[in-house]
Amino acid sequence: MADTQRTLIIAKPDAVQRGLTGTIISRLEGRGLKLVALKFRVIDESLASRHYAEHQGKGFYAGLVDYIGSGPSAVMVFEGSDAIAAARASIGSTNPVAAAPGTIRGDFALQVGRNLVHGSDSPDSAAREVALFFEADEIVSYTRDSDRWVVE
Ligand code: D4T
Repeated sequence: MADTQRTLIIAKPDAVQRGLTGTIISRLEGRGLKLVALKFRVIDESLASRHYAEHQGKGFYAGLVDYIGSGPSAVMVFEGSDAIAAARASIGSTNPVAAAPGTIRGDFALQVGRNLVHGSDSPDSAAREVALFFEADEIVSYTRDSDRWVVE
């Protein structure tokens, strides 16, 4: 039996500017994942430094923090069966050039520094990241009638 999980998804500033927020939501919803939280905000330096703490000290870190704070992002929590791995697979490889066609990055992105979307990479990261962006009462539990046609 697969695990029901929550994962943090960010439609990054390039996705918002290019009008791809809806496409990203649609790809994940179409897969059967359920949107349970959503906010639209600029990820300032303080929040970015906590979100990307593991990358501090790397050569690309300063550019990464500039990029994620360069405009508003749509920050979301999706829930579903094996949601973390399923979302990562739909997003595609970190470097869009290596991302398979049919993935979000493989269809819409060219460079790692403009890779459109973030998805948590493990249960521990997902728990940490969801708590960083959302209070517990901002995540909505609800039943979707279609779920029984997605999960047995
Ligand atoms: P995110 O975290 O944005 O979903 O990306 P990934 O999970 O796919 O990849 P990551 O954590 O390894 O990298 C985080 C973020 O850093 C940027 N990056 C990464 C970069 O600009 N240059 C690099 O060489 C690497 C490895 C892109 C994503």
